[in-house]
Amino acid sequence: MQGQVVKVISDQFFVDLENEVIVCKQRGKLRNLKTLPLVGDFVLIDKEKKVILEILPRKNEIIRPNVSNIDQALVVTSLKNPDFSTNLLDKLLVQLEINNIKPIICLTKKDLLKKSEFELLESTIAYYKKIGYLVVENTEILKIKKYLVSKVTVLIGQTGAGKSTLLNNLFKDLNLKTGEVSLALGRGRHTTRHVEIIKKGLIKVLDTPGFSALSFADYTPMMVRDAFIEFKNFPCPYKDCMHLKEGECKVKEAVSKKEIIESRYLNYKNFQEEFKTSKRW
Ligand SMILES: Nc1nc2c(ncn2[C@@H]2O[C@H](COP(=O)(O)OP(=O)(O)OP(=O)(O)O)[C@@H](O)[C@H]2O)c(=O)[nH]1
Ligand SMILES: [Mg+2]
Ligand SMILES: [Zn+2]
Repeated sequence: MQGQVVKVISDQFFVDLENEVIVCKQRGKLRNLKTLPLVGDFVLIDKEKKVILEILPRKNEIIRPNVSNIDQALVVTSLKNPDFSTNLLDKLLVQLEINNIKPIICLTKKDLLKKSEFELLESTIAYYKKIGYLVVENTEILKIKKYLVSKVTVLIGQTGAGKSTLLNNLFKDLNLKTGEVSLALGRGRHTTRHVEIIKKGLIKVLDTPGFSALSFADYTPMMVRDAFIEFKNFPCPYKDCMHLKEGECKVKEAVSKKEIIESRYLNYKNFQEEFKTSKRW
């Protein structure tokens, strides 16, 4: 019998069979293979024995949060408390681009910024729109709902960014737990503690715990380069140009002409540096 894993709590896998949810364990053989079923996985189960027999092939998989079979991601990006970080945003976008998951950037906590503070961020936000990303604010509930219909959408973003709050505003009867942003932000104080698929009519959303660090073990420097989607608008004479030390680099030229925003290029260089010191971010 086929179902979808909608929640995992330690070794209990909640498998949705459309009209009921069965709590399953993993079969011994699967455990030996070290392939842990993920939230989002389609699986074959033995309903009587309540065990997962097989994980069906994944369309895609992301690592933080560790989920599979995702159509798109709402990248919940706080403008203040926690403060806006292009570094974190670009890392998340890279992860999504590499895995072919469409990002939608959702800004939160604009209300905490003074007008002058917001104006400082405006050109950066406009840049993400210019290069092709959808950008919405968490107050635009109807617009966000439209984007979610008939898709599986994962909410990702820092702890305290407002993921669960947004879901509660989208679906008034959800009552997900939300939390004050603590001073020890990023030290493991997460309000949402596990990933869960929430189904509402044609909408499937995944609430996820925030994180303080991202690790991407399996990517290559080339994959990260190609995930900066606007770079391909500036083809370099050397096909394999990494846009770092090479001469006649059109990407670097575009940065100096401000056609590519400096923060994106600096983040790109940082990510490539991080590859040298370790394979993990
Ligand atoms: N002022 C303001 N506060 C917000 C907004 N969105 C969320 N918050 C507050 O921010 C805090 C954190 O929100 P959560 O929704 O719990 O954040 P989360 O992203 O789910 O955090 P984790 O579950 O830990 O990953 C709560 O106190 C919310 O009330 C917003 O747009 N404006
Ligand atoms: Mg939460
Ligand atoms: Zn180049």
